[in-house]
Amino acid sequence: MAYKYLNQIDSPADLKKVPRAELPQVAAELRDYMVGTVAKVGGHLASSLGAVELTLALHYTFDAPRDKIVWDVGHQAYGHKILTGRRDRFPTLRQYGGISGFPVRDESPYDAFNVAHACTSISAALGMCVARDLKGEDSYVIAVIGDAGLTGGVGLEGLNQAGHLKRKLLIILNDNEMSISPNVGAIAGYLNRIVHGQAYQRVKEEFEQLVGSVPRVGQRLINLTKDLVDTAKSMIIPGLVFEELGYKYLGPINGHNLDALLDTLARVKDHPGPVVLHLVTQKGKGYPQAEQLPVKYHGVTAFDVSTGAFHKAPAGAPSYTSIFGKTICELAATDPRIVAITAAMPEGTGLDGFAHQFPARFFDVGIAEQHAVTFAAGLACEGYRPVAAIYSTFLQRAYDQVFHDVCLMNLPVTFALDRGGLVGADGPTHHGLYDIAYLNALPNMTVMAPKDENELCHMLYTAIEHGAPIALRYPRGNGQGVELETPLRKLEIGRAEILREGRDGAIVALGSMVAPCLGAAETLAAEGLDLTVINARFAKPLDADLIACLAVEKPFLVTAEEGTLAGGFGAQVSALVHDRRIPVSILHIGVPDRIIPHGAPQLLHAKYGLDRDSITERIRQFARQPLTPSPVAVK
Ligand SMILES: Cc1ncc(C[n+]2csc(CCOP(=O)(O)OP(=O)(O)O)c2C)c(N)n1
Repeated sequence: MAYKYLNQIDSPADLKKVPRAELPQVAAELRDYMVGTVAKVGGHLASSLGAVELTLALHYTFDAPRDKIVWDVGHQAYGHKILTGRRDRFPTLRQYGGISGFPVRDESPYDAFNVAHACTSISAALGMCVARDLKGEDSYVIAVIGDAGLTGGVGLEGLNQAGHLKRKLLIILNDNEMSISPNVGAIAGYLNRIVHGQAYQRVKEEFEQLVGSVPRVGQRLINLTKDLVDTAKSMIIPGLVFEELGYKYLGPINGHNLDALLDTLARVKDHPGPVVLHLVTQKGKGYPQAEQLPVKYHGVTAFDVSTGAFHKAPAGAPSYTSIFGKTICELAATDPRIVAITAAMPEGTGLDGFAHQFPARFFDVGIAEQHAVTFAAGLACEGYRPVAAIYSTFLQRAYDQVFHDVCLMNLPVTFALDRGGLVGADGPTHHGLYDIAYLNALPNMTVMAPKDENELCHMLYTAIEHGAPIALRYPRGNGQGVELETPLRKLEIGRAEILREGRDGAIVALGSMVAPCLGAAETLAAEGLDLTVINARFAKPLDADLIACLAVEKPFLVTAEEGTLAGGFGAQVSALVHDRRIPVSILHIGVPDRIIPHGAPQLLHAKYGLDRDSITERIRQFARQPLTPSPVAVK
């Protein structure tokens, strides 16, 4: 790359050396570098493109890392990364050993707070403000939050306390009217009216000029227009709600106009209390394809810069997500009790088809997982069979609601947990590794994991028919390419499936681990190690009698799960055989109790011993060891 300015910028101090009039050139270079790099390695593109001028203005005005810039989600922070010493590492984005797709404190002192789950920036920034004040220091704290960040409870909780505490805090509301999909909800409507109220004002002025030039009729029309505007005025005073909550509100201003941004930041930075600066930006700004299709270019795989066409992955089996989306539509066509709920992920969860087919029974609640669960509970109280489709990692936010509002009342809510397991490039914040452990702990909960997409369909049907809290977790990515059976049947709760019988040991595998374990068993059989393979189907309740039987009969057991070993499926199996006083050696295959980094899924599976080859080798080694009646330490 041969950029006039970007090549010289290794820190915000270097940026400040660029003449203000040249900042649009830096913006153009940033966009070019971002698009060119993300086109090669993939990543979150549209949000970062929309935040380029904001990023430049913040680093030009403030003095990071002394001043703290707290991003929300952090998927819009690529420009921030490039300007804060990570320009040359940017091509390693989201790859194993490379820089993260999100701000990470360990990666840079400029990353004030680790983010990726949405709506946290105001709370974290407010904590930093209070710490600053307690220490008697004098620095600025800036929280950047998207319009969708205000659909989430925690975003509003932060806004509530910050308005009350009155600390010097700048909240930048980056309003592009988009979540991943178009933003939803009453607050989005309010922001929209603020923004478009102003547009209305401008149109009115132009209209007055135009009709004023028409002799005689003109003045009467102008008077009529004035009356209309006066009536509408109370509804369009910008930011009234924020002012009422204790903020100084500024805006809406064009978030791509660097002069306006810099002048406004200079004006508000020393305001002694909390400020909301409302920017209007365009998601995908500067790359026409992303401007036109912001949903598609929110998160992308590699693509061709000139055409915007994505490099085609080799045709594979349909994804678990798409099979889920198709099956819930089929079930809903004959079962009017089914209601589908997403927390701001209609496409990601595969519910977009349902939304079109059954608009009255589809709800996008915004980035509000807690509300989604309690909302589902309310529906379940009234005889409906809600399906809350939430990524495994995001359901973590609603743990209390799952217990208090669903399990305690034993309500028939289905949790469809996509991205259960390692997700790859999004990394530690997004790996769905804890659901088995955290759901197993809850009374009345049933936890299932399908071995393939066909079983996913039967499990979804089973879940809806079950009549009590039930979760089905399935992995990111393609299914196994198996045929989908009809009609769907109800699986017996807590009953595992025997896939292969062997005398030398038994593997009890859950969900996505069934296929690689079967593969490992085949390889080992050829070497003379003959293993039983069980598809556990249920992490809770376990097929206790079958597992106990195997523990008695076989020389050793292997458990396999794509989830944390701490309190996970294997731990339940160990507890079971221990309770029944069965002395058996157990090898636990799963994810160790530590932070798992980002990287290509295949690589992570190999690194953590979850692919066929690693499983084969681990069992081979284990089988060679003298058998001891105690669990063996995991790698
Ligand atoms: C708790 C949680 N739920 C869901 C998501 C998935 N998600 C990632 S970005 C995003 C939309 C963010 O929109 P906004 O905050 O307005 O920022 P923009 O991308 O528009 O700049 C969502 C829903 C998430 N990151 N965190």
